[in-house]
Amino acid sequence: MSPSYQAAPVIDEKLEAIHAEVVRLNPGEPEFHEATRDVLESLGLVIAKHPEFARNKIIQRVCEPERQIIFRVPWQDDQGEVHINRGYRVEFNSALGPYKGGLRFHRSVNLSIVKFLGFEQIFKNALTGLPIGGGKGGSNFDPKGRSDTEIMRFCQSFMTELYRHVGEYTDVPAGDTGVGRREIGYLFGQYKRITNRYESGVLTGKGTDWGGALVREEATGYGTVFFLTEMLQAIGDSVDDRDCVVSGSGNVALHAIDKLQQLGGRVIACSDSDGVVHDPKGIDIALLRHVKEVERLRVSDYAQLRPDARYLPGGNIWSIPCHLALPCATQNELSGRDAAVLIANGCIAVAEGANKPTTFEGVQLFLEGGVAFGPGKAANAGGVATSALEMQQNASRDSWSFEYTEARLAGIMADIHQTCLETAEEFGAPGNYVVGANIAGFQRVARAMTALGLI
Ligand code: NDP
Ligand code: 2IT
Repeated sequence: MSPSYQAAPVIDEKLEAIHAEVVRLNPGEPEFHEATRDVLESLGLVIAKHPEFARNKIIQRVCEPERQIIFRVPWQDDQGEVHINRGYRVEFNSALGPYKGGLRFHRSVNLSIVKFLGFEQIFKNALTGLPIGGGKGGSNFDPKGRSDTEIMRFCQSFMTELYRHVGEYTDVPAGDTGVGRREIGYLFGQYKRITNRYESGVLTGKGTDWGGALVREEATGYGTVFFLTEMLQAIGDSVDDRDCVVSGSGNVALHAIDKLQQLGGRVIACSDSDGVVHDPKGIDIALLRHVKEVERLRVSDYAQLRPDARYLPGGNIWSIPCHLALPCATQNELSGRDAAVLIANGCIAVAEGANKPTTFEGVQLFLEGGVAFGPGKAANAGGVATSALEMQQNASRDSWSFEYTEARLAGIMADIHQTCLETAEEFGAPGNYVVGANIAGFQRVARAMTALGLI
């Protein structure tokens, strides 16, 4: 069966004006402008069908964060030198539940990036069907090369301000780039110390022996592959025996690789920000995890331990021919040119494990080229969905088995896929998961915002 994907409709005139106002009100924030434009482009028909959304100015309201917190984070390194970083928490929308979304520690973090991620998070969280609003935070702190004690002191200083703004019914952060279980531990420890409360539900992604849920660590990567398998099933295909390329080698990438291999896929390449490893015999996931998670080293170190692998410093991972491509590193890492190369090399499906890794031009080429394209806000929603399952376990002081939790995750991803597919069909863009995800996520938030009155 040949798929009939359709490109996104051109942006509606009224929405164009709303977007122009968003750009005017938020100068110098290109990532936020792009993220809002991407969603608004899909909403023309929704507004036509629901005049009450326009009357209540839902789109203008959804583009304005409920609250934005920016703070100073002073800390001392191991030599006693003082450093100052900037901390952010953007509490974007709480119509469906407490603000929920990760914290990113990376030198590139700024308000535009936090707002783009927070905006995406609103619709992603809505798509899960679980009671979570949208938020995001982080810092321009660069964790690279920092010792354990430096990371701890930074996290403690960060939480010394953040604790005033979070809480299990208010705002529940988790990990993202540069923030994993170790950082969540230091953040939780400081929250507990300041508040004198063992409030497990204030953070997710905790260690499993102190309130964390099984499968949360694996959930984003696993969920992305579950979404991919659903897209493939819809076109009569599967992961089995397919060549796969996964960018990045962090939390999302490692678990995506693991699940692809469990399902019979051949993962032949991964990367970090320094280079690409091409391993035609298939990535040795146990070795890669050891190098990355235990030794905290680079993919170049992995390549040295694998005689058949080739390390390409500064290489472009998308030039390696594959059937299935999973961008799992960072935003704008897959350009229009990369998309053209992937299509020419026979790529049939792309699932975004990262948040907005494919540029606007790349997305258009995939849609026009008949490639099954799963946008991040749908494909990588398994991470935050499992965070919501962690909150559920914390609230009931219970913990579920790995098998049960993974089955819940798989069910949620299948439901998100179905919702996107049906919504795209209903709004005249069959097979277009971008339109399906944007409209389905937006409608759920818009209905709740309408019901809650002008707040
Ligand atoms: P990690 O910090 O664990 O890993 C990030 C990985 O991406 C590292 O391998 C990093 O390499 C690599 N990377 C970063 N920038 C680049 C670049 N410019 N080129 C190539 N590689 C790069 O983060 P996560 O795996 O948690 O997050 C990855 C993406 O997934 C992000 O977009 C995040 O927002 C998204 N995401 C994460 C979720 C989660 O649960 N953690 C949930 C949903 C989405 P290096 O070490 O060189 O920096
Ligand atoms: O982008 C994301 O969805 C995340 N970083 C996970 C957020 C969460 O609250 O688990």
